[in-house]
Amino acid sequence: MRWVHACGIFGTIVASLVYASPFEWAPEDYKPWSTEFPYQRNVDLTFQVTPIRIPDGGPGDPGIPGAHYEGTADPILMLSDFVEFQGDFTWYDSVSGFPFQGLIGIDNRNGNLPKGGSVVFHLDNFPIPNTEKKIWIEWDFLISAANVPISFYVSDSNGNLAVEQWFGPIRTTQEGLSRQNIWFVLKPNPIWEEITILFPFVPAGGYALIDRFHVATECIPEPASGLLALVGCAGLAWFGVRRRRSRELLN
Ligand SMILES: [Ca+2]
Repeated sequence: MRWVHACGIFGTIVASLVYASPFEWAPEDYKPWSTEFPYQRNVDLTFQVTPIRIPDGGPGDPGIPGAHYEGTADPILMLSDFVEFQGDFTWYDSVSGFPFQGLIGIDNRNGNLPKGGSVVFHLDNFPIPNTEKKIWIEWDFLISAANVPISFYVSDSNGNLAVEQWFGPIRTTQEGLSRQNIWFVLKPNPIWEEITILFPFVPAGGYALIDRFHVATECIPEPASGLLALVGCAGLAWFGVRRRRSRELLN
């Protein structure tokens, strides 16, 4: 049973958002995974614009700026997603010496001191507790030396860390980017999860940059369609209230 069947209107919205960017390594080919493309949540970030949302940026552009949303549950859940930078993390339209467009991270080639920082990707879920959450990530990055440390982890609204995790081998794309797939399992399904990539030490003269971050999630077993429709509609109402409230706060 696909989420898209839950409610006719969701299906219509989803059809208008479909954007064909599958993973190079699809989750179902590598790790335990139940749903089919485009999955429940499927967020592809290439960073053509800064992913940091400006709270009063105006109506009509929900979700993470510049994100390609493809998942069947995204039209509802995207409203409260966000990305946050900490420390020296920065968005770059491009960086000298590389052909890539839209990067986030730390370019410290002109610096005299080490830098550090992190990015947090916050994704929301349907509040269905008796299930398991699986997360699949494919990310493209560039680091100036193999010994620039990277810390990659997921945390959730229950205060839990992943119960299972797998870090795939780092391979090199034709364009010269490092590419890796990562899989996490959270139990029970949280209200939200946050994926953090930390570059704690980028030495002077070095860099650590992310060109693309693509994440899919699924909540298993998938909720029965009747329950989902109920939760989905309640969720919509709830988000409606939340959005109205936040607009009132801004005014
Ligand atoms: Ca990019």
